[in-house]
Amino acid sequence: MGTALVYHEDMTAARLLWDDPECEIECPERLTTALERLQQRGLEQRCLRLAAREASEAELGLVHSPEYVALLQGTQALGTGELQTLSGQYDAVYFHPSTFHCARLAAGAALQLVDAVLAGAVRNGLALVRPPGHHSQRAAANGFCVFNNVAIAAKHAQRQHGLHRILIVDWDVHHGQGIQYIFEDDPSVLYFSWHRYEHGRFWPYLRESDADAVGQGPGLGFTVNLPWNQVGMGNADYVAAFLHVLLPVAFEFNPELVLVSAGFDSAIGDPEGQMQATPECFAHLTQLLQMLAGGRVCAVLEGGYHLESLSQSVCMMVQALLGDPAPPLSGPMVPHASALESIQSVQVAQAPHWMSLQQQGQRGLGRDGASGSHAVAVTLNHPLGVAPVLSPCPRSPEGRPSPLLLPGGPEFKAAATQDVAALSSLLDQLRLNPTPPVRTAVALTAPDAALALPSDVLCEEGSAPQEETQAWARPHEALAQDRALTALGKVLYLLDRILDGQVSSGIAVTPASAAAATLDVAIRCGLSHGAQRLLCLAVGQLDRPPDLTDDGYDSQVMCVSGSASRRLEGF
Ligand code: X5A
Ligand code: ZN
Repeated sequence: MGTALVYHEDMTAARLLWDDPECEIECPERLTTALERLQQRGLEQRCLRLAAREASEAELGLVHSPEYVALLQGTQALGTGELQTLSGQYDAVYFHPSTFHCARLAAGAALQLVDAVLAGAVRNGLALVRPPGHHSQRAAANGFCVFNNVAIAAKHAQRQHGLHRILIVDWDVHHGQGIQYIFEDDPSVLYFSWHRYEHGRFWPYLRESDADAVGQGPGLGFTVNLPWNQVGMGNADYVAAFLHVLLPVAFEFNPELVLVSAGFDSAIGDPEGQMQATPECFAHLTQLLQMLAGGRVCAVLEGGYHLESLSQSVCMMVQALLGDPAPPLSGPMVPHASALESIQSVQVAQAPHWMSLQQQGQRGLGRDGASGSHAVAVTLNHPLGVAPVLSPCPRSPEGRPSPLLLPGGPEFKAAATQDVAALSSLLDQLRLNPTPPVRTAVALTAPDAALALPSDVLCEEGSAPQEETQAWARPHEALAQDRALTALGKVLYLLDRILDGQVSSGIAVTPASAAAATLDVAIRCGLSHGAQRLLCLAVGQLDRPPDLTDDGYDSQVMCVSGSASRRLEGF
C-alpha cells in the first residue's frame, strides 16, 4: 500500500497584496518549491497523486460557524482595500480574492487524504496545502490560517468513518491553539503540540499554551502541550520529546488514526522558529509515528517559511512515508537542559492522566550523550519501568482493559494463581508497583574515563556465565569476536537483572558490527524469559536491525528502525 500526495495548483493563487512584514512569509513559493523538490528527487512520482477538491459548506461546518463561512465566502468579491480592512480584524491574517477557494481546497485536501487512507487505498499520505489551518477557530481566522484543515479532517473521520480515537501531532513551531480549543473537552481526540513559548513571550502569547493546559472536563489529559522555553532546540530535543512524552501517551491512547499538523517552521533555518532540527529529523519523527494506528498517518502542511529547509523537510517526511530508511541524524544527540525541563514539566502535568508517565518525572533524564563511533549503545528497559509487570497492552484512561501479569519476578509467581484482574486493579489503586532498587545500570566492557555517569547509575560489573553466552552467540558470526562476546555476556546479565525486577533500565555498549546480532539475542532471550510483547526501537545509526523474518516470534516483536522492512499489524 502506498502514499498519497494531495495537491492543487490553485492553492498558489492567494498572496499578500499589501505591505505586511508579519504576513509576507506565507507565500505561494512555499508550495511550488516544495513540490518541485519532490519531483526532482523522484518522490512525487512514487506517490499516488490526488487532485485536491473543495470542502463543502457542511464539511466546513463541522468546525466553523455558518456566519464565519459566509463571511469568508463574501471576501471573493471584495477589493484590496476592503480585504485589508477585514484582515486587520484578525491577528496575523491576510485575505486575497482567492483565499476562500484556496482555503476550501486546503480543507478538502485533508479530507481526501483521510478518505483515501481510511478506505485503504493508501497506507498514509501528505496534503500539501495553503493556507495552513491549526490557528483558525470556530469563527476566527488567525496566524495565516482560515479554515482548520486538520480539525475538520478529524471531525470528518469521526462522523463519516466512525473513528473513536484520533491522535493529532502538531510539530509546527507555533501552538495550534485553534485545534486545542476545538477539542479541549473531547477525549476522543488527543492533541499533542510542541511550540516555541519562551515562558509566554512568543506568539500567540497564550497562557493556555503552557504544559499545565491539559484539557477540560471529559477531555482532561487529552491536550498535551510541550512548550519550548528557549530557541535552538534540535534533533536530540525533538527525539527526546517523542520518546519521553508523545510516544508513551500515544501508545497508551492507542489511536486508530494519526493526523499530523506538519509545520516545518520547527526546522533549522526558519525565521519564525529559530530552531536547529535538521530535515532528517522529520524522517525519524515520521517513522516513529508509523508505529501507531497501523501506520495510518495523514500529514497536512501547516507552517514552514524557509523555502530550502521547508522543501528538504517535506522530502524527508515523504521519503519516510514511502518506507525509505531515514538518514542518520547529525549533531550531538544531547538534549538541552531547558528541553529536559520542559519535558519534565509535561510529565508532571500529565502523570495524573497517563499511566505510562507515572513512573517518570521524579528525577531528571540523564544528560550523558556518550557513544563512541566504534560502539553502539543498546538500551534495555524493564517493561513499564515497574515490577511486578503490568501488561503494556493498549488502554485509554477512561476505559482500562483488565491488565495481565507477565511472568517474571517472584511476586508474580506467588500471585499467579489469584484473580489476575482483581489483583492488578488492587496494585493500581494501592500503587504497590515497587520501583526496582536500581533505576539505571550501565554495562561497559572497558571502563570509559570520559563517561561521567550520574551518581545513582550502577556500573554493572557482572556477566552471564560463559557457556550461556556462547550458546546464545553460536548462530551469529558477528558475535564470534572476543570483544563482541564479552559485551554480549554483559548484555545478557543486564537483561536478567531487568527481567527479575532488580534493575529498571540499562544501557550496554557493544561493537557496532555486533549490534544487530546482540539485539537479536536480546530479543530471543527476552522472549525465552516469558515476555509476551516486545518493542524494539532503533534510533540513529543502527542501519540493520536484526532480521526478524526467519522464525515464529514475529507476532510478539515489533521492530521499528531506520530500515525496518515491515510493520506488524495486530501487534
Ligand atoms: C501556520 C503558522 C504562524 C503565524 C505567525 C504570526 N502560522 N506571527 O505557522
Ligand atoms: Zn507555525
